[in-house]
Amino acid sequence: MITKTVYGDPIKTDAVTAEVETIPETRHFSVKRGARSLTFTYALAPEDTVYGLGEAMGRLNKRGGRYVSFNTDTGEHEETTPSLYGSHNFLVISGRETFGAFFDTPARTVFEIDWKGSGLIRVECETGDLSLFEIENSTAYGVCRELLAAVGPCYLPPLWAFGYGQSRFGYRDEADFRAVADGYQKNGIPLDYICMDIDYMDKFRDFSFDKKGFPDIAAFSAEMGERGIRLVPIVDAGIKIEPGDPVYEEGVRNGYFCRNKDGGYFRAAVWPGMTHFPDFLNTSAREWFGRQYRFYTDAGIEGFWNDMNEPAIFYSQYTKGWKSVLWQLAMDVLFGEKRREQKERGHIRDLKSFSHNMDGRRLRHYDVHNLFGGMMTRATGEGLRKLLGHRYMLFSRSSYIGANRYGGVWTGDNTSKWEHLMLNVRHSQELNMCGFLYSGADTGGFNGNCTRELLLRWLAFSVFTPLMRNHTGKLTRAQEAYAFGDTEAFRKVISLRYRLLPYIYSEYMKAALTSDMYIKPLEFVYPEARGIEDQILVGDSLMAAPIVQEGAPERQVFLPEDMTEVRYDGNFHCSPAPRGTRTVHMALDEVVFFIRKGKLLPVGPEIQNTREYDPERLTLLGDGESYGLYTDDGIGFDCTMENVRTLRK
Ligand code: MIG
Repeated sequence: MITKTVYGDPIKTDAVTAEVETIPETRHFSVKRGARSLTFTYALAPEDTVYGLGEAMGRLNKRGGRYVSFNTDTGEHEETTPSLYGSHNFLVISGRETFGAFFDTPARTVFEIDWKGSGLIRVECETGDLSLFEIENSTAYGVCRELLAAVGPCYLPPLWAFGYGQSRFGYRDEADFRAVADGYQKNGIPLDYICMDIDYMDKFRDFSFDKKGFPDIAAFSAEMGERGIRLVPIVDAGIKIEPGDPVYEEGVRNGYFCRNKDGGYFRAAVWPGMTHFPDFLNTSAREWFGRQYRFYTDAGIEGFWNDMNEPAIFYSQYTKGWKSVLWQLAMDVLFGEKRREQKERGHIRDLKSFSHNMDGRRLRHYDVHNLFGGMMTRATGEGLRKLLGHRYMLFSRSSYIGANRYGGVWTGDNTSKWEHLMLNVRHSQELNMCGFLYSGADTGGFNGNCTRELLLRWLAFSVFTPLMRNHTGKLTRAQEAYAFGDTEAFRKVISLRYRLLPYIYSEYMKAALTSDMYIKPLEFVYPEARGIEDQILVGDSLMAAPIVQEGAPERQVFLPEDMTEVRYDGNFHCSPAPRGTRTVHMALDEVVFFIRKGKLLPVGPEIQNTREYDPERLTLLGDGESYGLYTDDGIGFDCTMENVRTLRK
């Protein structure tokens, strides 16, 4: 059961789409009013587990942490970083009482969860205008499913978005993209798409191609298309101030940009230099922005990633020009932490200085900050739906609950280190809890130099995440699967993704269509697995147990019941795995996973591309009796549970 309690004058976030009964007072929290803020408190029992918060640092059990919902471009995040790119104000308390709470406010919100051993959950909502949704259910899993049902149907990607993709900040021109396609295809490693980072643009302008690098983008996209490879360009939030540019001119003429206190348009420097921010909270501006994607769809492009939409700001009209940026960099190096705090404050000044016109209601950006990226996803999703009339690929860096109806997310600039592989394992579970089924991290890591071992282990995990994309930064070593010498191991691991495609696609679509999670913590189904964060359930049949430690040839795996162990080394080898804890050895070119008792897993033959996927050529692994296979044409909107047919062993 889900109910809502209203405080002050909440912003219409459109996160929850279901009709929900309103009750006068919260059932679980005590509420204290501050000058502007509202603080909610709940006394935890010692045995309580607290899940949630989507894209946040910390353990799966959020106890002991302090987290701040305030979407931030956190270039290099570490264990104690309070804010990441997305804000997902959803908690699940499981223990003495089991319930969920979604604090639906786009304003800065601080979560202290048994912080410094207080024994309390303390949630401070900065504006005091919010809807608090509370969910009663007997299990944590049940609570999440109710939230997913309330926020509405999850984004449905096309089949090809479940393929493997390559990306790099630095690919410049057609030759670079051809080289990547060649690198994969020569080595027999499957590939479905290559992401285009900002260097494809002319002067970093959205909706433009650098003419030198891409003289005829429609022809180039067709050429790649023939090879089975899609182009997936990045789109940044800011529109370059460029008189004469039709997108800029139209935005200015119609008032589609965020405004300053003096009524002019706010100016912030990002990659293109000075830009204006589209007012994604405004319906007309959203529709206008969505229409611009026609520039790409006309060239046969159907997949996108939206970046810099926290929004990220390098400097603003208030915090001066390049010189000051260089100076600031020098100061960062000299004064470290202290300097960082000052910069934070400068940044906050920017975010307080511009406003939105939310369909007639003037709102200070700072107070609705966390909604900006999610509304960009919505603008793009709604636009593409109209332009294409079929499914599109879309994932965003910044997000808010509800944006999962329009697209997925990737988790931003991680680092090529083992802790961030584990962070990816955790985020895959936590993002699913709040509805972002289509998600993934930069496989191999964005910052820093990846090693052969780390990339292989990371790929061996990413085969299970719906978004499986290798991406890295500009100055890092080459990170493509063919860039580490002997490619055979990479070919094997990435091929597994394609052999699992019948299962992954089917499980994703069924989960999305029934408000279920695609990836969930093991303990959501097996309470005796409490505290195990590095083994996850992927769909209904499969348990993954990735190696996330450097140099580890094996790991301990806990089996809450008898399962089937599947060792993939280019072929599937099944053996019974009895209940209990076992040591599982995994060579670098192998992936070991498990099939739950009484379940089946459909796998296909080796293929090089999702367009070769043939649901008639399947083998069923496991000891179950039947499996409900979801299939469709992979692209249209005709997606219902009627597309599920029962396969029997
Ligand atoms: O300021 O477009 O997270 O994936 O490669 C950095 C360049 C901007 C940040 C994204 C990253 C992307 C990069 N972008």
